[in-house]
Amino acid sequence: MAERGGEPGASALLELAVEIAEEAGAMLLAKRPARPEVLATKSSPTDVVTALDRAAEELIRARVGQARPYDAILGEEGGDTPGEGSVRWIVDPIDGTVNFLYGLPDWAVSIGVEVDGEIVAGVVNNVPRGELFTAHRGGGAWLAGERLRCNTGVPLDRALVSTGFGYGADRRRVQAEVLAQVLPRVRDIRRGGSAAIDMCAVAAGRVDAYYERGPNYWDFAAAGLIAVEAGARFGGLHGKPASPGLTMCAAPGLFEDLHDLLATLDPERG
Ligand code: LIP
Repeated sequence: MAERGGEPGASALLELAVEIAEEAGAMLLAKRPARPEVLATKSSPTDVVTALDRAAEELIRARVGQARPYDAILGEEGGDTPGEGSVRWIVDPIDGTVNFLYGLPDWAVSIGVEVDGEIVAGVVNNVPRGELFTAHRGGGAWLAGERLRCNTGVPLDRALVSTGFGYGADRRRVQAEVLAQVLPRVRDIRRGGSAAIDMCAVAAGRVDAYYERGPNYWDFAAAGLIAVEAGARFGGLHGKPASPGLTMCAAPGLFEDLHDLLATLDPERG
């Protein structure tokens, strides 16, 4: 029953988000051709959009509209659609689009749900691996019925750190300069190609920390909640919230150590 902006419960919103993310994932898996066609590019010739990015977002928008017609939606492909009331859906139909294009096994349908501007529910559906990460505020982070906890007590020089890179040459040059200073200070680096999956990896203890300059709100809306509900800190530099300026997450302690290193490197200059 759709109420006009009524205060829905976070777990009910999560249930709907999971249902929709699973349907979108199943469609993508069924319809992905051997070599998806690039339909368009965005910020650079390597920042690609496929027909299935758009089709998945259209499916998600349609399902949200059927279930909750008064809600707002912000999607990577379709932009910001205003609604009435307190709920807004934050959608990345395929996070890790280049991985999807090449057939690499880390791309995800990411859906976060805001109430009054705060993310209260999130699902990251890593479709090729069949891994559905979920969280609702205060309800913990979950994968396959197991509660997720991030790694704690990891010093910076023993930390496995994931990161990513933008699509523009100038920004990538600066990101390489920052990486050159980070790499000798940590255990090792991983570059998976999906911010949402990288942050779920922090939540699951598969990496110890994540940082990146560039991810958009739809890349981190759901996964940031999942990381926080798994005990991680999530934010940007100098107390700022996560943003395309810089997004990072790690357990308390390691978050501050990594933050203090990054702060000396001015990662937002590029
Ligand atoms: C991706 C991000 C990833 C970043 C990639 C790309 P997309 O989002 O999730 O962290 O390193 O360059 O931006 O474009 O696949 O939705």
